[in-house]
Amino acid sequence: AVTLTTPIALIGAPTDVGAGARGASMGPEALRVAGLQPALESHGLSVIDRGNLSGPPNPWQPPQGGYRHLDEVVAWNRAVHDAIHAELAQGHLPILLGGDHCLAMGSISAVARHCRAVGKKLRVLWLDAHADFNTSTLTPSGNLHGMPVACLCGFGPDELVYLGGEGPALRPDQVRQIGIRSVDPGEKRFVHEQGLEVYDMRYIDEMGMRHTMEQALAGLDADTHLHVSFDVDFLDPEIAPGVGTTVPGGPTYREAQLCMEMIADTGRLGSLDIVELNPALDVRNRTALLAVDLVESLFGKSTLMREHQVRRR
Ligand code: 4U7
Ligand code: MN
Ligand code: MN
Ligand code: MN
Repeated sequence: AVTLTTPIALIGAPTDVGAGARGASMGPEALRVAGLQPALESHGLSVIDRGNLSGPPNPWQPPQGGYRHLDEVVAWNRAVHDAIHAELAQGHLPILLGGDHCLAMGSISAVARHCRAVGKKLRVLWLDAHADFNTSTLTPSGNLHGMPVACLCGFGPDELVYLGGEGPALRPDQVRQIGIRSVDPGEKRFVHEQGLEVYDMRYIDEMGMRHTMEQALAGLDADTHLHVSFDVDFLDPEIAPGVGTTVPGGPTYREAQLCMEMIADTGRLGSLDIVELNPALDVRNRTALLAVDLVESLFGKSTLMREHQVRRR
């Protein structure tokens, strides 16, 4: 659980090797320029910036055997895994600054390994326009940022499935996907077959963000570590243009804030990815500034004091 005494560690992973567009490699610096550290500190949190990890450059090659840049993706994810695991072992709350979403394989495999070691349950909230559940045979692109959930659940190449040692990092029933509105045809069948719990945009439209988050957060207890994987393309492109894979019809500013506020209220947040921000496609860093604003809500920024809020139920 987040308390004002849990130090937060920022870890940059400046790469776009898993993506279909260049530019997410500039994400970590854009988030720093947008003031992520001082924003969190303004709420009394203690924040350490570990700087950036390093890894191979983006060779910009076509897919081989269904994957683009598999070796490079493995190298970056090993670095991410080790860095995130080291922070968790010290009792810190790591925030991965991506980078593209393939890096969630490194971060979440580290979180799963840590949870196994300390006997905690793990719940992953996947905030994204996409399900990221492709495999080498289903993918239309070969881009590994479209495959992290599948790899984490055991469907992928051994080098990625076994990043954290032992078996796959996750069972599909540990994942809740929110904001989904673009799933490829083969991926759609596989999501259904594996029984992923997906709160797509139609569900949010019909039921509202409040009910959606109540469902997605149901069953968390004091022994649960909550990991949030925040793909910035979750947000509607009208408010968040700085991503490589925009899909119209995403959550509004207020829906996204409510999503973050309700996660904060659980007190269970243990780790976070902020990925897929692409400053090359942004307008005066506004998507980075919005991401920082939302992350403040995720860490408990609220309009009023909790005890002053009108009771909601
Ligand atoms: B992201 C895609 F085909 N599904 O696999 C694919 F539409 O991390 C996009 O969610 C994946 O941004 C998007 O290439 C990955 C495509
Ligand atoms: Mn994604
Ligand atoms: Mn996405
Ligand atoms: Mn993307």
